[in-house]
Formats: sequence, C-alpha cells, structure tokens
Amino acid sequence: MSEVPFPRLPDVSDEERTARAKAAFERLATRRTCRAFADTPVPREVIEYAIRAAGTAPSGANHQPWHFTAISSLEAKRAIREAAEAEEREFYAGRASDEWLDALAPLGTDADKPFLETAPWLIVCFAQRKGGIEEDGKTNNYYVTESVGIACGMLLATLHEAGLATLTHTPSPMGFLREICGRPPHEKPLMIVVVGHPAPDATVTEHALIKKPLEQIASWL
Ligand code: IYR
Repeated sequence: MSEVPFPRLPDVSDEERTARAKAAFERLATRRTCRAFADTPVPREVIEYAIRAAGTAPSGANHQPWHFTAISSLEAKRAIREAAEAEEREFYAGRASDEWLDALAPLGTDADKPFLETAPWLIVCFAQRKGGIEEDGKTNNYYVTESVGIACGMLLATLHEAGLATLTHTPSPMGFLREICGRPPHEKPLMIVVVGHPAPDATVTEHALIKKPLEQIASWL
C-alpha cells in the first residue's frame, strides 16, 4: 500500500470557513427541480465536467460503481420519452397506490414528459451491481446505491453551479433504459438527470419551496 500526503485544504480562518459554508448553502438552496425546459443547446464540455465531478464521489472500496450515458441525439431522446411515457401512463392509471398519487398531487406531475425530448441533455445514471474498478462484470461492488446516490448529488450540484436547470426523473420501471443505452444486465438504471435551461415560462410549485428547518433535520449530541 503506497501513500501520498493528504491534499492541502484552503488555509482560512474559522470566520472565513463559516462564510464559505454559508455561501455554498445559499447557492445550493436556489436549486429548484425544473419541469419545463427550453431547447437551447448546452455544450458537451459542461456535461463532461459534471460527469467528471460525479466520478470523484466516494464509493464502496473505491469501485466507482457508476456509469453515465449522456444523450443529446433527438432520436434517442424520443425513444426514451416514448418508453417512459408508456410506463408513466400505467403508473398514473393504477399501478401507483392512491396514497402515492395523493403524495404526488401537490407536484402536479402527470404521464406527459415532453422535457425528455426538449431538454438538450439526458444523463442516464446506472449503478453497477458488479464489476470492481476493472469493470469485469463479476467482482462484487459494495454500497452501490449509496455510492451512486452521492455521485448523482455531486452531478446535480455541479450542473447547478454551471447555471443549469436539472430534473431527476425516475420512470418506473426503467429497465428499458438499459436497452436504449446498450448497457449490460448487471447495470441498474437509477435515474435520468434531465439538464438544460428552463423554459421562459417555467414555474415551480409552492410545495417545492417548503424545506424542513435545521431544527427538524438535525440533532446534536
Ligand atoms: N415517476 C413518476 C412519478 C413521480 C414519483 C415521485 I416519488 C416524484 O417525486 C415525482 C414523480 C413521474 O415522473 O411522473
């Protein structure tokens, strides 16, 4: 086992540290899920950096059990939209429980997903159930969902920093994404991150603005 020194961190006062934490919180707190996208293009390089950022996430045994398929071709976006809407129609027409549909009501979502075609980029995020660093498809991976969840969070944060709108879309079931993206059976699609500029008339529901306060989400011992 060879080691290198821990990388240098910014040498700032606690006051400056607090200011940086507050600034980061305030920037991230302005992220809103977007459900109406403009068709304005976004350079591939932005997506490349966001995926690179996601790829630096911590992961079980550093196996990096993720794969991101970035899609800008209209043909592939259309195929995803068609398959997702077919699943969503069944979901809204009865596959989902009444309790689930009630919980979704304040979001105003339905089976129509035009953004899957309008937005310039769809990033399909896959979790590799097996493979290790070598991606041999056999070696065990660990804490896969946790690792890919963290990577997706870093992907979203980077895209937000780049001034872009995002939506995490989870059609259910989403096995069709594996076929469209040409991924192997041991990879499980986790979510589609829809990326682009918001449509000029995009809105957010007031429900989305309700955030639990610190006192509720944290306790201190
Ligand atoms: N996948 C469906 C339903 C949906 C489920 C949850 I939980 C949400 O937070 C939002 C939507 C859809 O995309 O419409």
